[in-house]
Amino acid sequence: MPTTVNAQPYAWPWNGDLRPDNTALLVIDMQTDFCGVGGYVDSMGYDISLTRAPIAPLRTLMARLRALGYPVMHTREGHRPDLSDLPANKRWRSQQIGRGGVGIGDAGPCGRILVRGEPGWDIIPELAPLPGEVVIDKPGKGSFCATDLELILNLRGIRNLVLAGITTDVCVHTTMREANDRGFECLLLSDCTAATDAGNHAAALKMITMQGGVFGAHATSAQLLATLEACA
Ligand code: C5J
Repeated sequence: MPTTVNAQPYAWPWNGDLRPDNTALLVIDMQTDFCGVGGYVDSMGYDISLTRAPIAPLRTLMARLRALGYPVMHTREGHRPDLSDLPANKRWRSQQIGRGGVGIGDAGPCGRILVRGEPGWDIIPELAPLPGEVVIDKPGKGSFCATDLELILNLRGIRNLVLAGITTDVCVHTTMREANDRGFECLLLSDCTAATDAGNHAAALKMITMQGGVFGAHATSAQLLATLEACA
């Protein structure tokens, strides 16, 4: 019997083949730099109550998916301490908005911004990966660029990707587009994602619904869990 989530704009996944051994949750960039006090987003003057909103629903979702046997994977955006993987234009642009010209690679209240190993770069304790869970370190916005994520998903037989984390319009959307182009069937969770601008979050959701689901579909975590609990 097909198993689908009541998603927009179509019942997800398209083929009704939804199982713990072919479906993974990817939690994108829930790092202090994107949602913590003194982190990168905070230092740019954005409202971190927006990017913190997914924390509570994500905690519930991750606990339930783990109990049901679905793999939970994580990503972290960040750069090598010598900044050899930080494009000069990315660094320059980040300095244009940071308070006092401080940008990626520079020292801030949570250590050097988006530099691997620094306190601000780490995943927030509330959503820390469990031992053995896949953690992907990525230098860009997309999770497939310059990482081994695609190899890991293919080796595990994952075909369906549930996307959560921050920010909806940047790293989550870029990852969804990359995954879609690689043939993965994507579901973005609207309450487990957030942007630094509420309008951008809404626009990112709307984009997904175009052309019959141009990158996949979106649903709430409650809609996803309702389906998974019913077929457990
Ligand atoms: C950004 C991200 N917004 N994780 N990164 O620079 O969305």
